[in-house]
Amino acid sequence: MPVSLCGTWDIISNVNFEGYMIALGISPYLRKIALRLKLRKVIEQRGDQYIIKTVSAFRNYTISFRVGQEFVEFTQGLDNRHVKSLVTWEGNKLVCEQIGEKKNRGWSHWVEDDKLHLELHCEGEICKQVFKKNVAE
Ligand code: ECB
Repeated sequence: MPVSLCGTWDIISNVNFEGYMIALGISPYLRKIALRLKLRKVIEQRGDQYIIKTVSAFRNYTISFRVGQEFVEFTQGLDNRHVKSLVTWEGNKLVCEQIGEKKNRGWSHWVEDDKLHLELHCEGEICKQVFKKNVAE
């Protein structure tokens, strides 16, 4: 049984977020705003349903899904595309494939040394984010 991803997590490092946003076609103006954000992940599990909230002072973004069950995702407030998403466990990694206009798009989450890791990929770009648990919440 993998370590639980649930909880409130605050970003401590963010590598190549810019490259990932360029791959998604985000405007220079929005990229500049996004790069300054202190992103927070709030991850909840209710039964076999996961809810992942990405929270910031500028915008929030929430998805909910069941592992192994494909769903339509609208990336509202991000790149505003529709993708077909499927989340599965690959070992201790929660892996999402996002099928749509952009090739090789998806992400994976895992916990290592009490940190939440996230790798976001699109086309040839990989963004690596690490979050530490917020114990106050
Ligand atoms: C929601 C806060 C970010 C708002 C940034 C606004 C404009 C920039 C537009 C697009 C940037 C691309 C991605 C933003 C980065 C994080 C948002 C969620 C990334 C994601 O797919 O997270 C997964 C895995 O945790 C769950 O949705």
